[in-house]
Amino acid sequence: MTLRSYTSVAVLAFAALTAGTPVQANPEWVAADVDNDGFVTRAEFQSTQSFERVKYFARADRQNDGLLSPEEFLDVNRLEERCSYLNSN
Ligand SMILES: [Ca+2]
Repeated sequence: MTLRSYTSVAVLAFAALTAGTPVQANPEWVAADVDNDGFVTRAEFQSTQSFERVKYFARADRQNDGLLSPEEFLDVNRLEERCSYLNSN
């Protein structure tokens, strides 16, 4: 099994485990949305995420409004996984 296969299996397993679970119940989201207003500001993101993850904020903020919606917040994980995979190959 190649690294790519392991990554695919891990992504599918994560998707299966989180399917049907609203992002608002995701512990990472709950911790990041400090004021519980349904969006994560850059300040909230910087205060709750690792230094490595902060660099993904702008790329995940597709609306470029300085806020991450729950869906955009989940994109941070996808961006991080994709970059990790690309850097390992
Ligand atoms: Ca917030």
